[in-house]
Amino acid sequence: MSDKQYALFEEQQRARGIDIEKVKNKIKQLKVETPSWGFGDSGTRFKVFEQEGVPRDPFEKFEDAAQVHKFTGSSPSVAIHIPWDKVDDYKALKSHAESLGLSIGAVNPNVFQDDDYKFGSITNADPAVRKKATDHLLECVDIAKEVESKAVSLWFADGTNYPGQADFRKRKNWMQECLQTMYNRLDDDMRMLIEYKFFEPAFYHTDLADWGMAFNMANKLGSKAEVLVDTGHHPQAANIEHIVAYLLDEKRLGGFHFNSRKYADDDLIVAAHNPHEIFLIMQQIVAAEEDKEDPGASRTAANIAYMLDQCHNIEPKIPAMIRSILNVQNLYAKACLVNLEELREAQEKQDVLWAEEVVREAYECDVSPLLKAVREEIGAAVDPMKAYRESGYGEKILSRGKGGASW
Ligand code: PSV
Ligand code: MN
Repeated sequence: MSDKQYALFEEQQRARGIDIEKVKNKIKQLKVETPSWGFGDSGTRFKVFEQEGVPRDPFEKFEDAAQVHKFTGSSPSVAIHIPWDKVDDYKALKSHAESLGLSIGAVNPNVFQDDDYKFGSITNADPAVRKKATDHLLECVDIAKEVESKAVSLWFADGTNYPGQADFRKRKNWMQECLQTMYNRLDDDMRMLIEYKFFEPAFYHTDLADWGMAFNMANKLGSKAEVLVDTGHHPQAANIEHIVAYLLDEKRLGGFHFNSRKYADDDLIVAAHNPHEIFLIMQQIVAAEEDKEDPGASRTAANIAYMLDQCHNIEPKIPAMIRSILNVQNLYAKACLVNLEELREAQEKQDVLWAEEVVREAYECDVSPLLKAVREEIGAAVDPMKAYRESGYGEKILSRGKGGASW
């Protein structure tokens, strides 16, 4: 990218009333966590295609994640999933992460892959199963404390497949009881992120089906509980940016799992098919970040834990993660270019087309000169995809062979 292209971009943005230095700083501050499980083998219920070079243990997962951070400069933490990332010595995993320039991010309990959880975990009618699940949640809080992670991220496969199968209200109360036990174990500076999903693997009902249920649960538990929005977990017509704005206003938006809902869940690259939707979500976040009249909303927005929740089944995993980070940055950068004062004026005048145009204009800006300048300034690769391709790392790890870790 030539200096000329950047100078032209800056001039155009200044003319639109945008403070480009401020925008650059905002982009530099945006960090997106990668999921350890996204580096392992994964698939659909029809087939897991094993890839050559997949990490064989959690330590190697961190080595691959470090490549994503090395080239993007924007993904310094990695979420772990227990027991997929169970190790004897969590301090050793933490030191290994740190030696690679990473930290351990959200700790994700797994209460969906044990035979005991066939009919649910914290909503199971059997108190012994509920206790087993709760003990695992507590174990994960303790692991988070040990690795100095400040977030435990919760998703439950709990639900039913047939009418009459279980008592909805009893399950709701059991869930609250178990989560309260876990909540009470959190330190004051920790938070629990509650994720919802409206179907799968249960298909008649899920116990945390939507943002409203997660929000209600978070409210009942206390201020350390917040809602996590997984972009793949909504019906096709849901207006996710509205949900995001609502949760920001309620100061309960804790985090994101980015992916694409074309698959309905966690497997496709964020914004691969719906960049406009991710842009509109980011626009709500930027508007809250900049809201001087509601400091609570801007604090909440500044505190969002951005994470990818993607498993790449047919494409190589490391560059797929890099692509995902670039997509998120690209759409956040565009969102930063919305002239918020002009938007407010258009909204006050109730000028529908003007307001829509203000938002559209930012979306249609080419932000590549801006992102290249930011990457240069933070010492990341100017073209991270190309730099990774040319680094030889993808070839080097092939010696690991096939049959690495899988979820
Ligand atoms: C469930 O579909 C989910 O989105 C949760 O976040 C899990 O922890 C993750 O996927 C596992 O792949
Ligand atoms: Mn998720």
